[in-house]
Amino acid sequence: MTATAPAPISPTTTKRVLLAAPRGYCAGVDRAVVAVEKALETYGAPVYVRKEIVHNKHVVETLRDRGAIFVNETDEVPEGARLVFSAHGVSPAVRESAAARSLDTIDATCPLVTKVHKEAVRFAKDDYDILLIGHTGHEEVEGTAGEAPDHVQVVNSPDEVDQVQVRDPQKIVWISQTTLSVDETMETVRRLRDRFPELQDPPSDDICYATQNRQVAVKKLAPECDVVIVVGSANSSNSVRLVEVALQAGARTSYRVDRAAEIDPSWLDGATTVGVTSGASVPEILVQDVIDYLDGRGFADVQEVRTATEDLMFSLPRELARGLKAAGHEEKRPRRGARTALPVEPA
Ligand code: 0JX
Ligand code: SF4
Repeated sequence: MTATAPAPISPTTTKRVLLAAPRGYCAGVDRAVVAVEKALETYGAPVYVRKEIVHNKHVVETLRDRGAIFVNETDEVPEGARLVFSAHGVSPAVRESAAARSLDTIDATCPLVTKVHKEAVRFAKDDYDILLIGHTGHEEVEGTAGEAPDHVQVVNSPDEVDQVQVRDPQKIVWISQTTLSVDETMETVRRLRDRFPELQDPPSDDICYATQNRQVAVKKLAPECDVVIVVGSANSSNSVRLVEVALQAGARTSYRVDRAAEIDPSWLDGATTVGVTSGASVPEILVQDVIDYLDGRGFADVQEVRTATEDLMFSLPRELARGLKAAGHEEKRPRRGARTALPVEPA
């Protein structure tokens, strides 16, 4: 990924759309969705998936139509069947229960989530108190906390900092969920450090490049916008954060939709500039539907506001790559931009 100098946005009186870039699929989502698609192609249906492979309704429904079966826990999967772990990661306890059922697992955990798991393991080994900034109940937080349950406590927001108790204020470190608001997380860290000046930082950013890039792009266009429409599902942390970031950056209003059909026409009343972006789990075709919808309401001028370019691509999970090779299937896949989008069902 390289940062590019953003061009200034010129004011206008004609109806226009400012389209954020980067937006949509990140490298970890692309890898996870392709992993399920390739598993279905190679082994045939059904392929079981623990939780939603990524937090996007459209992706989940499309894969379900192709033969994926989404379950909440490993005990819902028949003994010996094939199970994919979602991009958000799993705890060691989940891996153990899958092994106990002799499940043939494919681990689609994003490598950038795995990096945070490894940090938790390492700091727990050194007997640190680990403050995991993130949202209780989110799969990623459950997975990361599960690496070191005796050492991790979750801090949901800046307001929770006052309740944090540690054994030794000289030996604490913070780590985080990958899909948080950068600004809110830094506020939580600032308050933690006020209380615990010796608080250590993680070795590198835990909020991933994709989350950061999408927030920077929406911040750039938000001050110009009467409304910012964020495409993404309600349980998608990074998508929901984009609405908050847009509002904090000066958008007059901002709404999240799963698809164009959810746009309320009254949101556009009196609007001249509409911003559009999407979360890291959102196929581009859903954004294009929103652009088409806006075009139909007079917002024909679409200007891209790009703040970075991304070219990261992760290789497929090792166990799947081995399976593809054994089956004589091609492991190579097109780059994200070139990849055929998942079909969209009619509104
Ligand atoms: O709810 P999240 O933003 O963490 O997940 P989503 O929407 O599936 O995004 C991509 C997967 C992120 C994993 O870190
Ligand atoms: Fe990986 Fe970031 Fe995408 Fe999550 S949002 S899957 S951490 S690249």
